[in-house]
Amino acid sequence: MDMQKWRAAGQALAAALLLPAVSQATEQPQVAVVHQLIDPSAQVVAEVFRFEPKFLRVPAGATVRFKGSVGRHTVSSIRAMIPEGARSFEIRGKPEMELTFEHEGVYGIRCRVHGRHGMVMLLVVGDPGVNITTARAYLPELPDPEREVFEELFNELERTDG
Ligand SMILES: [Cu+2]
Repeated sequence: MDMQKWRAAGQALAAALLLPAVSQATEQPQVAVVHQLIDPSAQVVAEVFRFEPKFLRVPAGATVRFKGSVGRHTVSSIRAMIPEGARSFEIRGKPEMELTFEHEGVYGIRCRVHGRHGMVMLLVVGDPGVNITTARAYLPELPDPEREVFEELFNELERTDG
């Protein structure tokens, strides 16, 4: 193989190696959609009333479109589980509502009514390291179903961060 072919092959290989990193970055959407469901076909109660997805990572500055805050569903931030400086929020009675997240960190979110069935979600904006320790330290204060789902979600975060 002459020098030029070697170079071309090298570039193709480099491009192939770069690909996974690039697609990983694009997995974090600038605009994400979260649904609120009541799914009677689910096998366990924490799946009947749920956010979909219940674990979401977005970059700082991203917009999250919450759909289905109707009936008795709400999207309510948990004060002790959002970054310092971020505003608390609660969405209710809105088929669709967009929130933009500028502050990096983790956001613990519950449905005020179905939280008792484990309807919670973990939103990660940029770097979770900002407040992950503080947010996790609050878990013992939560009712069992919320705490159990959050523990799974924090474990998932650790796995995907590893
Ligand atoms: Cu609900």
